[in-house]
Amino acid sequence: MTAAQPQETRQTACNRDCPDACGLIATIENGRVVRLQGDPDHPVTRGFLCHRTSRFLERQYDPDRLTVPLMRRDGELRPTSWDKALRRIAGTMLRIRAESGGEAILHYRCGGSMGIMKHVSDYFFAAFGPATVKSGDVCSGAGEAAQLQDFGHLDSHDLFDILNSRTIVLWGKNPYVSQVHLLPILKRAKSQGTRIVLIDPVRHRTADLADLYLQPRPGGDISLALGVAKWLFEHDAFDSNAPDYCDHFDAFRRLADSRSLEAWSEAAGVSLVDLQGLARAYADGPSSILVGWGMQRRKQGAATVRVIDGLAAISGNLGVAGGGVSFYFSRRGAFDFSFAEDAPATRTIPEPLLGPGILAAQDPPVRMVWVTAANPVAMLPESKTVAEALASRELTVVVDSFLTDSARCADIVLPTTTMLEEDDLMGAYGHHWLIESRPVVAPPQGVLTDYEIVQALARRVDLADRFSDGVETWKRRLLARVESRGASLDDLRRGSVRSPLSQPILFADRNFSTPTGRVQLIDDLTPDPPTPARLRPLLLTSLSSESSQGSQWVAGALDGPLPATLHPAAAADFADGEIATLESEIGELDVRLRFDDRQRKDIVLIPKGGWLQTGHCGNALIPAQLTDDGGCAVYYDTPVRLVKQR
Ligand SMILES: Nc1nc2c(c(=O)[nH]1)N[C@H]1C(S)=C(S)[C@@H](COP(=O)(O)OP(=O)(O)OC[C@H]3O[C@@H](n4cnc5c(=O)[nH]c(N)nc54)[C@H](O)[C@@H]3O)O[C@H]1N2
Ligand SMILES: Nc1nc2c(c(=O)[nH]1)N[C@H]1C(S)=C(S)[C@@H](COP(=O)(O)OP(=O)(O)OC[C@H]3O[C@@H](n4cnc5c(=O)[nH]c(N)nc54)[C@H](O)[C@@H]3O)O[C@H]1N2
Ligand code: SF4
Ligand SMILES: [Mo]
Repeated sequence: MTAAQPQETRQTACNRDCPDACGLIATIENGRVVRLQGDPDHPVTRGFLCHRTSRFLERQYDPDRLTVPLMRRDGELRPTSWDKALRRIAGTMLRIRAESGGEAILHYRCGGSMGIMKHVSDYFFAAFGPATVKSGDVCSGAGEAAQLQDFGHLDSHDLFDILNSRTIVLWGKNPYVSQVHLLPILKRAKSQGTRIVLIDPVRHRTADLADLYLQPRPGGDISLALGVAKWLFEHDAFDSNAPDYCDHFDAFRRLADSRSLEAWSEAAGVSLVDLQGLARAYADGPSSILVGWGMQRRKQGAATVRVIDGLAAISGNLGVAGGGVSFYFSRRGAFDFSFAEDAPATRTIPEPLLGPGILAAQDPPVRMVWVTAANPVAMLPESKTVAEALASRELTVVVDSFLTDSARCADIVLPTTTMLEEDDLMGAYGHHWLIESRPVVAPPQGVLTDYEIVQALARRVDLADRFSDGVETWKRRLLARVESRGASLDDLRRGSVRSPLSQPILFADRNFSTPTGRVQLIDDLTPDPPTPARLRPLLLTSLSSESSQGSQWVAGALDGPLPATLHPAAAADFADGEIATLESEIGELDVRLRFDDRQRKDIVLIPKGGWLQTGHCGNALIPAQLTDDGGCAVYYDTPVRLVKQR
């Protein structure tokens, strides 16, 4: 027996798809991580972790973790060597490129890791092909397109600027689940007397933190925001200078005036008193709006964010401390990606349509798919089509640490590192601090990072030169734009650094990066909220849950049928706790009902991220559709009904 070594702590970062990008402190004993804590010195992490990552060590040391490559033989995925797997992949890639061109290969990556080095791995496929890649973004595409159109720039006020607000509007946001490190700041604001407003069709714990809570109909936000705009105009509570820095000011005003306050409140599904309460609170500024990610995953997702942007613009809340309409923090903005400019993508498939898109692609068809840092079968709409698309290619490769729904459709599965073994850089989409991640333990033998995998492949397809640099060299290259401004790699090694390229208050000079230099107010639209049909009266609402990161679940959290929460009146023929079937136009799902009389009667709530192979996958019920702009997925507009178990 070897003698026990003393404990040691090492610092790294959480790279999960989460706005917080936390600093982590790992305690190591005998080469194993025995404890994971939040970095107390990180200004946002402040020493605590979310539930899912505080349970990450179970995932790290899960006996089901993949440690050898798998290759399909006689219909079964069986262990193989790296050499055999890579030889087959390289041979297929070269043959397909010669026969059909690089676009016959699809490279698909989603949010498994927020590491910036993943862009270097993407570059391998761009340099080899360029390969086909996704367009749009199922997570935030609609809101991003909206803000780019309105302001020409995508970033947010400093996270702590809400401490300067008199009113903070959480517009469709549940920080108790999706952004826990926002909570201490909200609580501090509240203790200083700041008013907190929550607007969310789903009643959740954040409502308890709010001074005012509105529960509009799903997708009712356009009407709500236009009603508030109308109230502001009527009460002279708008910025009389706004026409100087906003295009289409009169058209926006006409849009707001096109209905009465009563009609807007009715269309929004809130009482007139609530609409007026929101307007009064918002008018008592400076007021910040934190736009959640959920509401833009609807057919009119981009228009919704554009109307809310308009509200911030006409009320004079742009460019002032404590104001703003913050959606996405520019997590990549500090990094230098000029290395990839010589290989722009040519063919794209919209991410929400990935399954049908792969099947339909012609000239050339998609013959090979590479999936990394993603579980598209579980996470993209129309799961069964995605599975069929992956399973029917000449070669599908999935890089993951577990045998996910998507890995099960692959011909080759390559085992990869977890975040505790990664060497990378990160920005955050919920604040402006940059952070370095360092491997705190070595991976199991035979497990490679995404970058090491593409390096090994590059050597076999004559691209070794471009991918011979080590990670440290890449990190310095990626930080080239900020290294002389206090954010060099050496600076990051002393602790997390705020991006020097992000302004604490956006548009302080009221100059916008649009073609005219002015805000582009939305000037025309007809609200068209999702309407559950008589046959299928409930809207399937599949949201983030505390116990999972996307499709990565805390062990044991999802035993038994998927929980489905709804108002008892929406399930009159059913009992609390009963197992029933949810049915959409395209699929079915068995669920255990949970009654909650605080919910609206037109929605049914399920956690997102359930797997198809365990019968928990809500995305098997959701058709592949695009939002009005930005190529986001329409996740929450699917009408479903409850059916008795036979
Ligand atoms: N625990 C946990 N945290 C996560 C994740 C996870 O899987 N688990 N996922 C991460 C990911 S991928 C992302 S993108 C981020 C953000 O992840 P999201 O889960 O999208 O976070 P929110 O911004 O809270 O947006 C969800 C909220 O939007 C509300 N909403 C839905 N439709 C509407 C509507 O029509 N109007 C209004 N007003 N509100 C609506 C929902 O009811 C819900 O409360 O969080 C990350 N955080
Ligand atoms: N119904 C419904 N569906 C949704 C949503 C919803 O609200 N409702 N939300 C959507 C949103 S916001 C998002 S962002 C997407 C997320 O969709 P995905 O990004 O596909 O999310 P995950 O399921 O977390 O899958 C990530 C996978 O990456 C693996 N992984 C982790 N780190 C690494 C790494 O370093 N390298 C590699 N190769 N793999 C790694 C994990 O093991 C995991 O299997 O899902 C979307 N799907
Ligand atoms: S998942 Fe988010 S909140 Fe949890 S540790 Fe990672 S960055 Fe922090
Ligand atoms: Mo996301």
